[in-house]
Amino acid sequence: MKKALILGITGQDGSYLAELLLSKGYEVHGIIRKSSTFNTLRINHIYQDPLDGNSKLFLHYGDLSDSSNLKKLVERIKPGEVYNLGAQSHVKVSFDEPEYTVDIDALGVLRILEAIRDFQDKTGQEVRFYQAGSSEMFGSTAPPQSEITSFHPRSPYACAKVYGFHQTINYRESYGMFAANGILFNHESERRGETFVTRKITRAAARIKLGLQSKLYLGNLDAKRDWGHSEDYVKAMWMMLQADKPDDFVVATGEAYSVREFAEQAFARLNLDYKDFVEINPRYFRPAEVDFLQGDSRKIQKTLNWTPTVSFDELVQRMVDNDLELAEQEKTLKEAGFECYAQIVSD
Ligand code: NAP
Ligand code: F7E
Repeated sequence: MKKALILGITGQDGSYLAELLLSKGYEVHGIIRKSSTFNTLRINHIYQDPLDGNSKLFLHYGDLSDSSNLKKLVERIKPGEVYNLGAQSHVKVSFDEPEYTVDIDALGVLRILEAIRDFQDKTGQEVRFYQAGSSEMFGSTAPPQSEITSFHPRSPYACAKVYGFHQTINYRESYGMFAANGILFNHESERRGETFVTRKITRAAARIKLGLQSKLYLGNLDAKRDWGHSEDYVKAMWMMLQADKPDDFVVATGEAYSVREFAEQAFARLNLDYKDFVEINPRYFRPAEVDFLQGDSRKIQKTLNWTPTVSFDELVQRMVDNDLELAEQEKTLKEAGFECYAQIVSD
Protein backbone atom coordinates (compact mmCIF):
# COMPACT_ATOMS: atom_id res chain seq x y z
CA MET A 1 0.00 0.00 0.00
CA LYS A 2 1.31 3.45 -0.94
CA LYS A 3 1.93 5.75 2.01
CA ALA A 4 1.90 9.55 1.88
CA LEU A 5 2.63 12.28 4.41
CA ILE A 6 0.91 15.66 3.98
CA LEU A 7 2.13 18.80 5.73
CA GLY A 8 -0.73 21.30 5.73
CA ILE A 9 -3.46 18.62 5.67
CA THR A 10 -5.88 20.91 7.53
CA GLY A 11 -5.67 23.57 4.79
CA GLN A 12 -7.70 23.94 1.61
CA ASP A 13 -5.36 21.93 -0.65
CA GLY A 14 -4.35 19.45 2.04
CA SER A 15 -7.96 18.41 2.56
CA TYR A 16 -8.62 17.83 -1.16
CA LEU A 17 -5.29 16.03 -1.57
CA ALA A 18 -6.07 13.74 1.37
CA GLU A 19 -9.42 12.86 -0.26
CA LEU A 20 -7.71 12.17 -3.59
CA LEU A 21 -5.02 9.93 -2.08
CA LEU A 22 -7.53 7.99 0.05
CA SER A 23 -9.64 7.41 -3.07
CA LYS A 24 -6.54 5.95 -4.73
CA GLY A 25 -6.02 3.50 -1.84
CA TYR A 26 -3.15 5.30 -0.10
CA GLU A 27 -2.52 5.24 3.62
CA VAL A 28 -2.48 8.96 4.41
CA HIS A 29 -0.64 10.64 7.28
CA GLY A 30 -1.13 14.31 8.05
CA ILE A 31 0.65 16.72 10.33
CA ILE A 32 -1.59 19.02 12.34
CA ARG A 33 -0.68 21.90 14.61
CA LYS A 34 -1.67 22.08 18.24
CA SER A 35 -4.36 24.71 18.52
CA SER A 36 -6.60 25.88 21.34
CA THR A 37 -9.59 25.59 19.01
CA PHE A 38 -10.49 22.82 16.55
CA ASN A 39 -8.55 23.17 13.29
CA THR A 40 -9.62 19.98 11.52
CA LEU A 41 -12.90 21.32 10.08
CA ARG A 42 -11.88 20.60 6.47
CA ILE A 43 -10.95 16.96 7.14
CA ASN A 44 -13.51 15.92 9.77
CA HIS A 45 -15.63 14.18 7.11
CA ILE A 46 -12.79 11.81 6.14
CA TYR A 47 -11.41 11.18 9.62
CA GLN A 48 -12.20 8.04 11.56
CA ASP A 49 -10.70 7.32 14.95
CA PRO A 50 -7.92 4.72 14.32
CA LEU A 51 -9.19 2.93 17.43
CA ASP A 52 -12.39 2.20 15.48
CA GLY A 53 -10.57 -0.09 13.06
CA ASN A 54 -10.28 0.49 9.34
CA SER A 55 -8.95 4.02 9.25
CA LYS A 56 -6.47 4.89 6.48
CA LEU A 57 -6.00 8.48 7.68
CA PHE A 58 -3.65 9.17 10.58
CA LEU A 59 -2.94 12.54 12.17
CA HIS A 60 0.20 13.55 14.07
CA TYR A 61 1.07 16.74 15.92
CA GLY A 62 3.94 18.65 14.37
CA ASP A 63 5.10 21.97 13.01
CA LEU A 64 7.43 23.12 10.25
CA SER A 65 9.42 25.03 12.89
CA ASP A 66 10.27 21.81 14.75
CA SER A 67 12.99 19.89 12.92
CA SER A 68 13.56 17.17 15.52
CA ASN A 69 9.91 16.18 15.45
CA LEU A 70 9.82 16.27 11.62
CA LYS A 71 12.74 13.83 11.58
CA LYS A 72 11.02 11.53 14.08
CA LEU A 73 7.78 11.60 12.12
CA VAL A 74 9.43 10.75 8.79
CA GLU A 75 11.34 7.89 10.45
CA ARG A 76 8.22 6.55 12.14
CA ILE A 77 5.80 6.90 9.21
CA LYS A 78 8.24 5.86 6.45
CA PRO A 79 6.25 7.63 3.69
CA GLY A 80 6.87 6.97 0.00
CA GLU A 81 5.61 10.48 -0.85
CA VAL A 82 5.76 13.75 1.13
CA TYR A 83 3.67 16.76 0.10
CA ASN A 84 4.77 20.03 1.72
CA LEU A 85 1.67 22.23 1.62
CA GLY A 86 2.26 23.72 5.07
CA ALA A 87 2.73 27.48 5.07
CA GLN A 88 1.74 30.86 6.43
CA SER A 89 0.03 31.35 3.09
CA HIS A 90 -1.45 34.86 3.33
CA VAL A 91 0.53 37.43 1.33
CA LYS A 92 -0.68 40.48 3.27
CA VAL A 93 -0.10 38.81 6.64
CA SER A 94 3.49 38.09 5.52
CA PHE A 95 4.14 41.86 5.60
CA ASP A 96 2.93 41.91 9.23
CA GLU A 97 4.83 38.77 10.23
CA PRO A 98 7.82 38.58 7.89
CA GLU A 99 10.19 36.68 10.17
CA TYR A 100 7.63 34.02 11.09
CA THR A 101 6.60 33.64 7.44
CA VAL A 102 10.20 33.12 6.33
CA ASP A 103 10.86 30.68 9.18
CA ILE A 104 7.94 28.45 8.14
CA ASP A 105 7.74 28.98 4.37
CA ALA A 106 11.49 29.02 3.64
CA LEU A 107 13.39 27.31 6.48
CA GLY A 108 10.49 24.90 6.97
CA VAL A 109 11.20 23.53 3.49
CA LEU A 110 14.84 23.01 4.40
CA ARG A 111 13.83 21.23 7.61
CA ILE A 112 11.58 18.71 5.89
CA LEU A 113 14.11 18.17 3.07
CA GLU A 114 16.78 17.39 5.68
CA ALA A 115 14.46 14.99 7.51
CA ILE A 116 13.86 13.14 4.22
CA ARG A 117 17.55 13.12 3.27
CA ASP A 118 18.49 11.63 6.66
CA PHE A 119 15.81 8.95 6.34
CA GLN A 120 16.86 8.06 2.78
CA ASP A 121 20.53 7.88 3.81
CA LYS A 122 19.73 5.56 6.71
CA THR A 123 17.25 3.25 4.97
CA GLY A 124 17.96 3.53 1.22
CA GLN A 125 14.20 3.94 0.78
CA GLU A 126 13.12 6.56 -1.78
CA VAL A 127 10.83 9.36 -0.60
CA ARG A 128 9.31 11.52 -3.33
CA PHE A 129 8.90 15.18 -2.33
CA TYR A 130 6.44 17.83 -3.56
CA GLN A 131 7.02 21.50 -2.70
CA ALA A 132 4.11 23.96 -2.96
CA GLY A 133 5.62 26.80 -4.97
CA SER A 134 3.56 29.81 -5.96
CA SER A 135 2.88 32.16 -8.86
CA GLU A 136 3.61 34.92 -6.31
CA MET A 137 7.29 34.13 -7.03
CA PHE A 138 6.85 35.86 -10.43
CA GLY A 139 5.66 39.01 -8.68
CA SER A 140 6.10 41.93 -11.02
CA THR A 141 7.33 39.95 -14.04
CA ALA A 142 4.91 40.44 -16.94
CA PRO A 143 2.46 37.68 -17.97
CA PRO A 144 2.10 35.08 -19.31
CA GLN A 145 4.39 33.35 -16.79
CA SER A 146 5.87 29.89 -17.43
CA GLU A 147 8.68 27.70 -16.04
CA ILE A 148 11.28 29.84 -17.87
CA THR A 149 9.97 33.23 -16.65
CA SER A 150 12.23 34.96 -14.13
CA PHE A 151 11.11 35.57 -10.56
CA HIS A 152 10.64 39.04 -9.05
CA PRO A 153 8.99 38.37 -5.65
CA ARG A 154 7.06 41.28 -4.08
CA SER A 155 6.39 40.14 -0.49
CA PRO A 156 8.08 38.29 2.38
CA TYR A 157 5.81 35.34 1.47
CA ALA A 158 6.97 35.33 -2.14
CA CYS A 159 10.66 35.68 -1.16
CA ALA A 160 10.29 32.71 1.19
CA LYS A 161 8.63 30.63 -1.56
CA VAL A 162 11.52 31.45 -3.94
CA TYR A 163 13.93 30.11 -1.31
CA GLY A 164 11.91 26.89 -0.93
CA PHE A 165 11.77 26.50 -4.70
CA HIS A 166 15.55 26.75 -5.15
CA GLN A 167 16.32 24.60 -2.11
CA THR A 168 14.07 21.87 -3.52
CA ILE A 169 16.02 21.95 -6.81
CA ASN A 170 19.27 22.02 -4.86
CA TYR A 171 18.38 18.80 -2.99
CA ARG A 172 17.38 17.18 -6.29
CA GLU A 173 20.69 18.12 -7.89
CA SER A 174 22.98 17.60 -4.86
CA TYR A 175 21.56 14.36 -3.48
CA GLY A 176 19.61 12.90 -6.40
CA MET A 177 16.34 13.24 -4.48
CA PHE A 178 13.01 12.93 -6.29
CA ALA A 179 11.99 16.50 -5.41
CA ALA A 180 9.50 18.45 -7.54
CA ASN A 181 8.15 22.00 -7.39
CA GLY A 182 4.65 22.96 -8.42
CA ILE A 183 4.35 26.64 -9.38
CA LEU A 184 0.65 26.92 -8.70
CA PHE A 185 -1.38 29.94 -9.69
CA ASN A 186 -4.28 31.01 -7.44
CA HIS A 187 -6.72 28.21 -6.79
CA GLU A 188 -9.85 28.56 -4.76
CA SER A 189 -12.82 26.48 -3.68
CA GLU A 190 -15.72 26.15 -1.31
CA ARG A 191 -13.02 25.43 1.32
CA ARG A 192 -10.88 28.51 0.61
CA GLY A 193 -9.79 30.43 3.70
CA GLU A 194 -12.20 33.28 4.39
CA THR A 195 -9.58 36.05 4.31
CA PHE A 196 -8.50 35.39 0.70
CA VAL A 197 -10.27 37.75 -1.64
CA THR A 198 -12.48 35.28 -3.54
CA ARG A 199 -13.96 33.69 -0.42
CA LYS A 200 -14.21 37.04 1.31
CA ILE A 201 -16.33 38.19 -1.64
CA THR A 202 -18.55 35.09 -1.93
CA ARG A 203 -19.15 34.94 1.84
CA ALA A 204 -20.04 38.63 1.94
CA ALA A 205 -22.26 38.56 -1.16
CA ALA A 206 -24.31 35.69 0.30
CA ARG A 207 -24.59 37.35 3.72
CA ILE A 208 -25.61 40.65 2.11
CA LYS A 209 -28.26 38.83 0.07
CA LEU A 210 -29.80 37.50 3.29
CA GLY A 211 -29.51 40.77 5.20
CA LEU A 212 -26.76 39.54 7.54
CA GLN A 213 -24.21 42.13 6.37
CA SER A 214 -24.51 45.51 4.65
CA LYS A 215 -21.09 46.37 3.16
CA LEU A 216 -17.96 44.66 1.87
CA TYR A 217 -14.63 46.47 2.31
CA LEU A 218 -11.92 45.52 -0.16
CA GLY A 219 -8.52 46.81 -1.30
CA ASN A 220 -7.17 46.82 -4.86
CA LEU A 221 -9.90 45.74 -7.30
CA ASP A 222 -7.67 46.01 -10.38
CA ALA A 223 -5.26 43.16 -9.59
CA LYS A 224 -5.64 40.29 -12.05
CA ARG A 225 -5.31 36.64 -11.14
CA ASP A 226 -5.47 33.28 -12.92
CA TRP A 227 -8.03 31.46 -10.78
CA GLY A 228 -8.61 27.68 -10.87
CA HIS A 229 -10.25 25.13 -8.56
CA SER A 230 -8.19 23.45 -5.83
CA GLU A 231 -9.54 19.97 -6.67
CA ASP A 232 -7.96 20.20 -10.15
CA TYR A 233 -4.69 21.50 -8.72
CA VAL A 234 -4.14 18.74 -6.14
CA LYS A 235 -4.41 16.23 -9.00
CA ALA A 236 -1.48 18.03 -10.63
CA MET A 237 0.55 17.67 -7.40
CA TRP A 238 -0.06 13.93 -7.33
CA MET A 239 0.77 13.57 -11.05
CA MET A 240 4.12 15.30 -10.49
CA LEU A 241 5.12 12.63 -7.98
CA GLN A 242 4.04 9.78 -10.30
CA ALA A 243 6.23 11.04 -13.17
CA ASP A 244 9.32 9.18 -14.41
CA LYS A 245 11.60 11.97 -13.25
CA PRO A 246 11.31 14.94 -10.88
CA ASP A 247 10.69 18.32 -12.49
CA ASP A 248 9.03 21.70 -11.90
CA PHE A 249 5.69 22.65 -13.43
CA VAL A 250 3.44 25.69 -13.73
CA VAL A 251 -0.19 24.83 -12.93
CA ALA A 252 -2.72 27.39 -14.19
CA THR A 253 -5.84 27.83 -16.30
CA GLY A 254 -4.31 30.38 -18.69
CA GLU A 255 -7.18 32.85 -18.11
CA ALA A 256 -7.01 35.94 -15.94
CA TYR A 257 -9.73 38.08 -14.37
CA SER A 258 -9.58 41.12 -12.09
CA VAL A 259 -10.79 41.15 -8.50
CA ARG A 260 -13.48 43.56 -9.74
CA GLU A 261 -14.67 41.00 -12.32
CA PHE A 262 -14.80 38.31 -9.65
CA ALA A 263 -16.90 40.57 -7.41
CA GLU A 264 -19.17 41.58 -10.30
CA GLN A 265 -19.86 37.96 -11.20
CA ALA A 266 -20.32 36.75 -7.60
CA PHE A 267 -22.87 39.47 -6.76
CA ALA A 268 -24.61 39.03 -10.13
CA ARG A 269 -25.18 35.33 -9.32
CA LEU A 270 -27.38 36.62 -6.47
CA ASN A 271 -29.01 39.30 -8.66
CA LEU A 272 -27.08 42.05 -6.88
CA ASP A 273 -24.86 44.83 -8.23
CA TYR A 274 -21.47 44.78 -6.47
CA LYS A 275 -21.18 48.58 -6.88
CA ASP A 276 -24.01 49.03 -4.37
CA PHE A 277 -22.14 47.17 -1.62
CA VAL A 278 -18.35 47.19 -2.20
CA GLU A 279 -16.27 49.98 -0.69
CA ILE A 280 -12.53 50.46 -1.02
CA ASN A 281 -10.59 50.65 2.23
CA PRO A 282 -6.81 51.33 2.21
CA ARG A 283 -6.44 48.91 5.12
CA TYR A 284 -6.49 46.13 2.52
CA PHE A 285 -3.79 47.62 0.26
CA ARG A 286 -0.40 45.92 0.36
CA PRO A 287 2.99 47.68 0.61
CA ALA A 288 3.77 46.16 -2.81
CA GLU A 289 1.14 44.67 -5.12
CA VAL A 290 1.34 41.89 -7.69
CA ASP A 291 -0.69 43.30 -10.56
CA PHE A 292 -1.09 40.60 -13.15
CA LEU A 293 -0.65 36.83 -12.98
CA GLN A 294 -1.64 34.62 -15.91
CA GLY A 295 -0.01 31.22 -16.25
CA ASP A 296 1.22 29.27 -19.23
CA SER A 297 0.75 25.63 -18.21
CA ARG A 298 1.53 23.99 -21.56
CA LYS A 299 4.44 22.02 -20.06
CA ILE A 300 2.34 20.04 -17.55
CA GLN A 301 -0.47 19.65 -20.09
CA LYS A 302 1.96 18.12 -22.60
CA THR A 303 4.23 16.14 -20.25
CA LEU A 304 1.77 14.80 -17.66
CA ASN A 305 -1.51 15.23 -19.52
CA TRP A 306 -2.99 17.48 -16.81
CA THR A 307 -5.82 19.87 -17.69
CA PRO A 308 -8.00 22.14 -15.56
CA THR A 309 -11.70 21.16 -15.61
CA VAL A 310 -13.37 23.97 -13.63
CA SER A 311 -13.94 27.24 -15.51
CA PHE A 312 -13.95 30.69 -13.91
CA ASP A 313 -17.76 30.87 -14.21
CA GLU A 314 -18.21 27.47 -12.55
CA LEU A 315 -15.74 28.35 -9.80
CA VAL A 316 -17.65 31.54 -8.91
CA GLN A 317 -21.00 29.73 -9.06
CA ARG A 318 -19.86 26.87 -6.83
CA MET A 319 -18.40 29.22 -4.23
CA VAL A 320 -21.42 31.54 -4.18
CA ASP A 321 -23.92 28.65 -3.99
CA ASN A 322 -21.98 27.05 -1.14
CA ASP A 323 -21.80 30.32 0.77
CA LEU A 324 -25.48 31.04 0.25
CA GLU A 325 -26.22 27.72 1.96
CA LEU A 326 -23.92 28.67 4.85
CA ALA A 327 -25.59 32.08 5.14
CA GLU A 328 -29.03 30.42 5.20
CA GLN A 329 -27.88 28.18 8.07
CA GLU A 330 -26.47 31.20 9.87
CA LYS A 331 -29.73 33.09 9.44
CA THR A 332 -31.78 30.19 10.80
CA LEU A 333 -29.53 29.91 13.84
CA LYS A 334 -29.61 33.66 14.39
CA GLU A 335 -33.40 33.68 14.25
CA ALA A 336 -33.38 30.90 16.85
CA GLY A 337 -31.26 33.06 19.14
CA PHE A 338 -27.75 31.69 18.41
CA GLU A 339 -24.80 33.84 17.28
CA CYS A 340 -22.60 31.66 15.09
CA TYR A 341 -20.46 33.85 12.86
CA ALA A 342 -17.93 36.30 14.23
CA GLN A 343 -15.89 38.31 11.75
CA ILE A 344 -13.00 39.72 13.72
CA VAL A 345 -10.24 40.09 11.13
CA SER A 346 -10.77 39.98 7.39
CA ASP A 347 -7.45 40.64 5.61
P1 NAP B 1 -3.98 27.13 3.57
O1 NAP B 1 -5.42 26.79 3.39
O2 NAP B 1 -3.59 28.41 4.21
O3 NAP B 1 -3.32 25.92 4.38
C1 NAP B 1 -2.03 26.02 4.93
C2 NAP B 1 -1.75 24.80 5.78
O4 NAP B 1 -0.45 24.95 6.37
C3 NAP B 1 -2.74 24.61 6.95
O5 NAP B 1 -2.96 23.24 7.14
C4 NAP B 1 -1.96 25.20 8.13
O6 NAP B 1 -2.37 24.68 9.38
C5 NAP B 1 -0.57 24.71 7.77
N1 NAP B 1 0.47 25.43 8.50
C6 NAP B 1 0.55 26.75 8.76
N2 NAP B 1 1.63 27.02 9.50
C7 NAP B 1 2.24 25.85 9.74
C8 NAP B 1 3.37 25.46 10.48
N3 NAP B 1 4.09 26.35 11.18
N4 NAP B 1 3.74 24.15 10.51
C9 NAP B 1 2.98 23.22 9.85
N5 NAP B 1 1.89 23.53 9.14
C10 NAP B 1 1.51 24.83 9.09
O7 NAP B 1 -3.22 27.09 2.16
P2 NAP B 1 -3.66 26.38 0.78
O8 NAP B 1 -4.40 27.35 -0.04
O9 NAP B 1 -4.20 25.04 1.07
O10 NAP B 1 -2.23 26.24 0.09
C11 NAP B 1 -1.41 25.09 0.29
C12 NAP B 1 0.04 25.44 -0.02
O11 NAP B 1 0.13 25.90 -1.37
C13 NAP B 1 0.65 26.54 0.83
O12 NAP B 1 2.01 26.25 0.98
C14 NAP B 1 0.48 27.79 -0.03
O13 NAP B 1 1.46 28.75 0.33
C15 NAP B 1 0.70 27.22 -1.40
N6 NAP B 1 0.01 27.88 -2.52
C16 NAP B 1 -1.33 28.15 -2.46
C17 NAP B 1 -1.95 28.69 -3.57
C18 NAP B 1 -3.43 28.97 -3.57
O14 NAP B 1 -3.88 29.74 -4.42
N7 NAP B 1 -4.21 28.36 -2.71
C19 NAP B 1 -1.21 28.97 -4.73
C20 NAP B 1 0.15 28.67 -4.75
C21 NAP B 1 0.75 28.10 -3.64
P3 NAP B 1 -3.59 25.35 10.21
O15 NAP B 1 -4.85 24.81 9.57
O16 NAP B 1 -3.35 24.85 11.59
O17 NAP B 1 -3.46 26.83 10.06
O1 F7E C 1 -5.43 38.39 -3.01
C1 F7E C 1 -6.48 41.78 -3.82
C2 F7E C 1 -5.06 41.60 -3.31
O2 F7E C 1 -5.17 37.36 -0.76
C3 F7E C 1 -5.68 38.43 -4.39
C4 F7E C 1 -2.47 32.83 -1.74
O3 F7E C 1 -3.13 31.60 -1.83
O4 F7E C 1 -2.49 33.09 -4.12
C5 F7E C 1 -2.89 33.70 -2.92
O5 F7E C 1 -2.28 34.98 -2.77
C6 F7E C 1 -5.71 39.86 -4.87
C7 F7E C 1 -4.50 40.70 -4.41
O6 F7E C 1 -4.49 36.09 -2.83
C8 F7E C 1 -8.59 42.36 -0.93
O7 F7E C 1 -4.41 42.85 -3.16
C9 F7E C 1 -8.28 43.27 -2.88
O8 F7E C 1 -4.04 41.48 -5.46
O9 F7E C 1 -6.85 36.40 -2.37
P1 F7E C 1 -5.56 37.03 -2.15
P2 F7E C 1 -2.98 36.32 -3.32
O10 F7E C 1 -2.34 37.45 -2.62
O11 F7E C 1 -2.99 36.33 -4.80
C10 F7E C 1 -1.07 32.88 -4.27
C11 F7E C 1 -0.82 32.21 -5.59
C12 F7E C 1 -0.48 32.20 -3.10
O12 F7E C 1 0.51 31.48 -3.23
C13 F7E C 1 -0.95 32.60 -1.75
O13 F7E C 1 -0.66 31.60 -0.79
O14 F7E C 1 -6.85 40.50 -4.31
N1 F7E C 1 -7.44 42.20 -2.79
N2 F7E C 1 -8.96 43.40 -1.75
C14 F7E C 1 -7.62 41.61 -1.60
N3 F7E C 1 -7.08 40.51 -1.06
C15 F7E C 1 -7.48 40.14 0.18
N4 F7E C 1 -6.97 39.03 0.74
N5 F7E C 1 -8.42 40.88 0.88
C16 F7E C 1 -9.01 42.00 0.37
O15 F7E C 1 -9.84 42.63 1.01
